[in-house]
Amino acid sequence: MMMKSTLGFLLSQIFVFQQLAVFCASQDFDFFYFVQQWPGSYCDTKQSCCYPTTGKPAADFGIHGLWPNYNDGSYPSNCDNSNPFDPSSISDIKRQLQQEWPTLACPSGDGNKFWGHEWNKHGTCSEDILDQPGYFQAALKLKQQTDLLNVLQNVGINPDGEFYSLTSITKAIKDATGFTPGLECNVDASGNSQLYQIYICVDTSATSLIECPVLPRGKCSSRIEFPIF
Ligand code: U2P
Repeated sequence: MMMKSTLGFLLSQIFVFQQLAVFCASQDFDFFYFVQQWPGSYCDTKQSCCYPTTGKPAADFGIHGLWPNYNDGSYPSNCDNSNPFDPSSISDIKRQLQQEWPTLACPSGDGNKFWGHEWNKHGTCSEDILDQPGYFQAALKLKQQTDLLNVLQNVGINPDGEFYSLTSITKAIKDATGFTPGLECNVDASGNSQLYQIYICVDTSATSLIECPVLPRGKCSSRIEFPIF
């Protein structure tokens, strides 16, 4: 009798420890924002920009980041300073990152500073799911999967300096991906509202697109410019 209850107790303790281990290994965030930026809108503001040391990037959306987020709109950051960005971990995809995730900040750089900032601030908060190369590869794959410039150009929304309605841009992306994107605008040197960043929501495995639990406050007018780059 005594043996039976001791065994029962031990089994229940093992169960509790198992649950605790699962809880500790799981991530403390609810979804990712996959954020892409239009280089024309980064560069034509009052602040301007600097092309990377590798030259002017393609006229395409560039990756800004893959950001773990909470359903209430807040987000964790700088989650593990014992796992800082290691450029050697991405050496075999560096050329691809230079094309798809170009830095536009001044002074000009080769990208490591931008990628390092994104990994240290955001990537460390999903490190149990994606290690460093996995984090950057996941973002590259999502960029390919969403193919935003193509999606917009297919419905006649081109980066030609013209104005387009916010609803037409949102609809084009929703029709193509199945989910409503978040749009963020900034202001060009003459004060026009323009398409700056597009937020796509992704599940915690960074593979499937999902409906956004919360959309960013995007500061867009109802008609926005899509500037030339
Ligand atoms: O919006 C300004 C900067 O805040 C960070 N941001 C914003 C919203 C959000 O959900 N998550 C988030 O990280 C971004 O900072 P960065 O990664 O560029 O340092 C964004 O540019």
